Order: sequence, then structure tokens, then C-alpha cells
Amino acid sequence: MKNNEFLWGGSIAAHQCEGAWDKDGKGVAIMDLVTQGTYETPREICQTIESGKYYPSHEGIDFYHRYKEDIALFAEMGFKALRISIDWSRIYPKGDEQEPNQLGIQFYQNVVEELLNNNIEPIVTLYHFEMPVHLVREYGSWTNPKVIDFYLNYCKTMFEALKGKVRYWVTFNEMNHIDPQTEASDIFTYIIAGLKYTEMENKKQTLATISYNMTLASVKAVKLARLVDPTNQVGCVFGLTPAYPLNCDPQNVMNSLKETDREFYQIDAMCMGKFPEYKLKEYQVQGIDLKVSKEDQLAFKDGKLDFIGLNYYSSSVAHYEGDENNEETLFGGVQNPYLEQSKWGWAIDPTGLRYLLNYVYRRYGLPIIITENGLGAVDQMNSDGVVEDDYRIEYVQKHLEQMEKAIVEDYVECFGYLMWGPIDLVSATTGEMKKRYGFIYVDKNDDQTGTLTRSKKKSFDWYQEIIKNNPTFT
Ligand code: BGP
Repeated sequence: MKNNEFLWGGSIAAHQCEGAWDKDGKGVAIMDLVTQGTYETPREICQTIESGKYYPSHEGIDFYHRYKEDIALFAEMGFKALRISIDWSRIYPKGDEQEPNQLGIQFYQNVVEELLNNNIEPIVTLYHFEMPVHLVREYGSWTNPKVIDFYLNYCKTMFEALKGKVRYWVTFNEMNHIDPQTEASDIFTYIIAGLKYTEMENKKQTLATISYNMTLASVKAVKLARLVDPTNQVGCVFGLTPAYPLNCDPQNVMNSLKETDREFYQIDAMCMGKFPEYKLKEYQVQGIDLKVSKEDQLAFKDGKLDFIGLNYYSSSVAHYEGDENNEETLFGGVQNPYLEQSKWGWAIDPTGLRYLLNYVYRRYGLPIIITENGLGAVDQMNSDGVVEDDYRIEYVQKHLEQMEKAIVEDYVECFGYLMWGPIDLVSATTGEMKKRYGFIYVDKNDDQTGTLTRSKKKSFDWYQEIIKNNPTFT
């Protein structure tokens, strides 16, 4: 990447912050039908909007109306970049229309303009769990290749609408959680593809098809982006969790390698110019029917990524066969006795970030941007109305130290760090507000009280200093 300066900033997603879920012609997206949950209780997925239930995406933090105020705060912190997502259902309310919704396009043009006026580089994700519900009901979501065409049509609309303004595009967020090899939770498959795992008939076949079609959609979108504007830089974002071996028993080391690699076949397909043979063989053995056509082969060749986005929150420890006493963790595997966990059970492992950066860079040799990283925590205001979030500062500081080591000592080409949720927003997995990540506090509570007023936490000034003092790494 030819940036003179390191892309410091943050990442947000439409359905977690915008609100205005039915304003200005927006259609119903899959996340608009998901209620709030908690750590213990999964979010409920509804068929229709039922009164008496609370759907967090409906109000979000009202970024839709307050984006100028929020961008001003990001600019004050010194952000060089902000990753936003476009809600597909604002642009094509049902997903299969001929003509886009101009008011939806206008909103994102306004946001991008505001960012550019504040010298903040927009990094735009085209799919961060925001699919029009109609595409799920009428076409069966990503199981149907027609949805690839609708997606590409939507992408083209946005590439053209933001041409010359947006340089960095992201085709998908975290499609790697769709994995035919493992059991999934309803909420994970629903978030990504609008389908409940338990209701899938032939689970492995369905997941493999969804995953393949999304991967194909991504490489086709890369090519399209370059056709519209050859200066476009296109990446895809993956949420990766390195799996460590429990000990040096070679079998455990092997298990951990397999566990880590499980999430890489889509990246292989997007970076190596072909859908990996090893995956097709695996599918064959498992009775999964998947054919790569001649046309698809060309698409994989033509649509290699320019950069890789990494979302990193945690490492895990691969399953140890024969030891059933170890407690399962959210990321699978067993708990790591060397690491502390967040309140939501995510192991905190700064070194894992350096490990992952090395692993990914050595495998693909492509520039990397850290597109998400951060600590979900319960914040309390002190008597002066300030959140003294030293725990957050410590978390980010330690991860930044490891990132710096990866860049300076290991020569990994990492061109930016985007903290997840620099302003408090709705949690994707639980739908809670109390799981806060931000440097900016938003006065909103899980019982829906609060004025939505924004205020700076202690970490706000700290991140501002970090950005000021580290324009680049060499
Ligand atoms: C990632 C998602 C984000 C974000 C983050 C934190 O997987 O890309 O959308 O939400 O996880 O997760 P949560 O909000 O559940 O704490």
C-alpha cells in the first residue's frame, strides 16, 4: 500500500450503529429481525417485527442522524481512517430491484464526503451482516447463485456512486465463520447468511454452498471494482482466532494446525487464484457436491485480493482428544490457563495478534490491515461523569506493542490499525449496549433509556496521543 502514514482509526458497522431501520426507503434487513440477548441468552430471531420486543438495530446509536457529530469526534482523536459498512437494504430494499434507492445512496455519499472533509480515509465494507430479508425468503440467501448477481449489481451501484471518493473496499466481513466442518449456532449462521443452522436440511452441503457462493461473489466483486476504477484497492475481512496446541504432544500440535487452518480455505481461494484442491477433495469424501465451473475458475484467477483485513479478538486452544474435563470456550477448544478472559469469556492474548500477523503475512505476502480489535467491557461513569477505562487502554496498548513488533521486528506489512467500535455501539453477538468497546461513551442502556449523548472516555485522549506520536512505523 502506498500510504505515507499509518492508517490509524476505527471500525463500525451499519446495523450496529445507524438505527433509522425503516427510514428513507430502507428495506428490512436480516438483523432488523433479531432481538436483544445477553451473554447467557441468545438473541431471538423473529419472522416479523413483533410489538413488545426490542430490536437493537432499529435505533442503534442513531449514527444515521448524528454522523457529523461522531465524525467530528473521530477527527478530534486524529483518525486517519474509518471503516464503515453499507447496509445493502438501504440501497436495494428488497435486493432484487432494477433501480436503487437514491436516498440510501445519498446517505452514504454524505457520510463519505464528511469523512473526506475531515481528512479521514473511508474504508467501505459492502457486506457486514446486512442482507435484505427478501433475498433470504424468496431466493434462499447465498445457497442460490442468483444472489451473487444481485450482490454484484449492488456493488457496482456503490462502486460507481462513490467513485473517486473511496479507495479501499472490503467485499465481506467475516464470512469465515461459515464452516461446513463444524456445528454452528443459529445466531452465527443467521448473522452471516440469514439462515438458522438448526433449520438447514442438509447442513454440510448447505454451509459449503453458502461459503462457496460468498467466496465466488467476493472474487467477482474484486474484478468489478477494478473495472469501475483501476485505482480501487479491494480486500476482504476475516475474523481469525489462532488455535494453540494444549502441549507439545505432536498429535495436539497437529490438531491445532488443523484447527487454525480450517478458517483459511476461503482466503486461499481469494489470494491464490483458484479454489483450493484440498477443500474439494475433503468435500468429496464427505459427500458434499461442489463443482467449480470453467467460468468460476477464471473468476478466481481474475479476482485476487489487494489486501487482507484481520479482525482479531482472541486466540484459542485446540481440542485435546481424551481430556473431557476441559471447559469449552466461545471460540471452541479449551481454556488457556496462561490468559485472562474478558467478561464475555474471550481470552485476552496480545501476542496472538503478532502470531496471526506473521502467519497470514507469510502465507500470502499481501499487505494487511487490522480491521477490528478491542475489548468489550462494562463501563461505569465516575462522579464527574467520566469513564476511567484504564482496562481498555491497557488492552489496546498491549495489542499495539505486539503489532509494532510484527511490523518492526518481523517485517510484516501492516498498513493500519482500526479499533473496533471506537464509539459504543450494539454488540453483534448479544445485541447488548452494555458490552462497550468505545473511546466515546454513548448514553444508552439495555432497558432503552438514555439520551444518546456522546462523551469522551479517558481512553479518548490516550488514543489521540498514540496517533499523534506514531505517524508511521519503520
Ligand atoms: C466481530 C464483528 C463485529 C463486532 C465484533 C465484536 O466479529 O465483525 O461486528 O460486533 O465482532 O463482537 P460483539 O459485538 O459481539 O462483542
